[in-house]
Amino acid sequence: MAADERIEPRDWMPDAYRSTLVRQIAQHAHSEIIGMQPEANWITRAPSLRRKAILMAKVQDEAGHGLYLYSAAETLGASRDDLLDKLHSGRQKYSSIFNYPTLTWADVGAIGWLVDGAAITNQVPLCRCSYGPYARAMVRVCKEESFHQRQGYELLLALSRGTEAQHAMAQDAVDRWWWPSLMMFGPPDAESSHSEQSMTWKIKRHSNDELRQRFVDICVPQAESLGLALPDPDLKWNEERGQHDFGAIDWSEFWSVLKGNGPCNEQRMTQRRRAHEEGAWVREAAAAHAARHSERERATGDSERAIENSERAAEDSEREEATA
Ligand code: FAQ
Repeated sequence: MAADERIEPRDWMPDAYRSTLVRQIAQHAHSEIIGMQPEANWITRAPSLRRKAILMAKVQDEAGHGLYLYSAAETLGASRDDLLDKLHSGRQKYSSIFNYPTLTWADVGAIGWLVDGAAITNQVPLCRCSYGPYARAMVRVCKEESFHQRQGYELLLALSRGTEAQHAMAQDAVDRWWWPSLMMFGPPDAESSHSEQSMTWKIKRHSNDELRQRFVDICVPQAESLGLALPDPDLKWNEERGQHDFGAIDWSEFWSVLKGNGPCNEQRMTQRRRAHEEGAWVREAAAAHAARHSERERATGDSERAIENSERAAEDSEREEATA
């Protein structure tokens, strides 16, 4: 780690390093798949075919991110079934942000701009995480998140420049998503139980507060270009720090959402458990297909090897005869 080399699955690692990674990667994976729900809510009501196609692709990407991340956790010896079981029984978390409702079409834009924007700010440094499979998964995830962020920005821009009602809808969405997006970065550094150890292990490269500040500084000029206001009267440029000052975050809301009392916690978990149960036949069919496929491959491999062996034997005896 001191040499900044990557740790790979077969390398020795302390148990606590492994369990910290499984905790963070699993939480991240759960967030990706639960995060499909708020936006999927608008697929059937997208205002045009173009918007519907874009939104479907985006929601599908999030499922893909879940897959990369569950696979990364598996390289640490975790079982996917066990991780899902922990999610469904409330023993593992997913991001607080996905416990808020998507009330209007503009929320799809606000999620893309702010939630995916916050996700990128947090995940770009994770591309340099000390654990190889997680870092490599993040490279692809970030490329896709960058597209998501742009589609959200473009959607909000169209609404902001639209009718008065559309502009108001965009502003209302930003008003509701701004503060929960700042909470995505986790508790303040002083209350972050894992940051110090995770930074020593180079799992996290920056603290929660550092990344939150970076995100605010990125968003301010973008909000200006969008023609939308950020709902914080204390937000202002601090010449001395070279960063923006911003208002106090309501951490009691954050901890309450984590305890299960957010506006949509129950709905998200019910839907997730139902999707899992209803998808059981797909998993069974996929497993049966994979088993048949590998059996066929083995059989083909066996017969190919048998042909190769007999060809080699024939060549050997020809050579022997020639020598004789
Ligand atoms: N929500 O000591 P720390 C996405 C928990 S992006 C819920 O600071 P840590 C893309 C934390 O687990 C969203 N819980 O923890 C998308 C710990 O509890 P524990 C997902 C939170 O791990 C976009 C306790 O508080 N991104 O899905 C949250 O060092 C649009 C103390 O906190 C990632 O997961 C929270 N916001 O730092 C998808 C990124 N924050 O485990 C669909 C990877 C903290 O002891 C649509 N993760 N907690 O019971 C990370 O970078 C870190 O895990 C942090 C938290 C920064 C989230």
